[in-house]
Amino acid sequence: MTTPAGSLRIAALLGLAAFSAQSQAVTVFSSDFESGLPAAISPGAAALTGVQNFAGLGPSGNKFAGSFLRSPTGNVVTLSLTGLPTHNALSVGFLFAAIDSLDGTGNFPSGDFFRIDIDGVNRFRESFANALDSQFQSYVAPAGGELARKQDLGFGGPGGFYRDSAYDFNVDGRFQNFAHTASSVTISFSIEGEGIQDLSDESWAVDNLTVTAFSTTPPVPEPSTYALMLAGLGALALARRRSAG
Ligand SMILES: [Ca+2]
Ligand SMILES: [Ca+2]
Repeated sequence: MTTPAGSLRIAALLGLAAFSAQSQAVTVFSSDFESGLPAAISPGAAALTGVQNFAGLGPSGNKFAGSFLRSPTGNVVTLSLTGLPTHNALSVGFLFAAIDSLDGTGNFPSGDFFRIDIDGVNRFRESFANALDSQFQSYVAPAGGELARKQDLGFGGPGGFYRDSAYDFNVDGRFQNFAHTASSVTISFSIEGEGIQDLSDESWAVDNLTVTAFSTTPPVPEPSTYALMLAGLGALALARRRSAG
């Protein structure tokens, strides 16, 4: 049985828990590529392109739509952000389109590795394969991450090697919680390797790109949390005085 004083103790403890576990997530970049190319992106040879039959793939509220940023292999897309809030980790989220006859791991025309570098340090590098069923793709999507696999979603084809795949990298922990504290960051995206080929043969694209900064030990608690904690402790002290008297 929970007494009134017991309930107040629980409320006070909840206030303390909210204070100690407080973390802040701030979206520091977001683009669905429907309003032109964001100034923070240096696209190299990449360009805004209609998503064709990728449209509608993705979870509710985060689907391929309109246009996305499509790049040939062997090209680097760079996102540069400055003035970041205090943080100790960054997460990157986006929908990834593996377009046409990417060839996975191996020797040319294989050797197609999608990679992400943060401030010049490689953080992700896996191969993608659409062309032949015998080719090896090193990337294995977690549950819910694979939106389409070796389907014709437009671009090259139909038929032949020109199949496409789609992924939701938001559900993959490998794109989350990169240790980072500096006030600026450079994130580069590319498919590189000995297998790079022309845009008409293979390419990739990104839609709904977000970068989130996390602070798991904020220097100042939220005013509302602080007030809740004080209210809980004050009520507890009052209850103790009443029960003691
Ligand atoms: Ca879009
Ligand atoms: Ca290739």
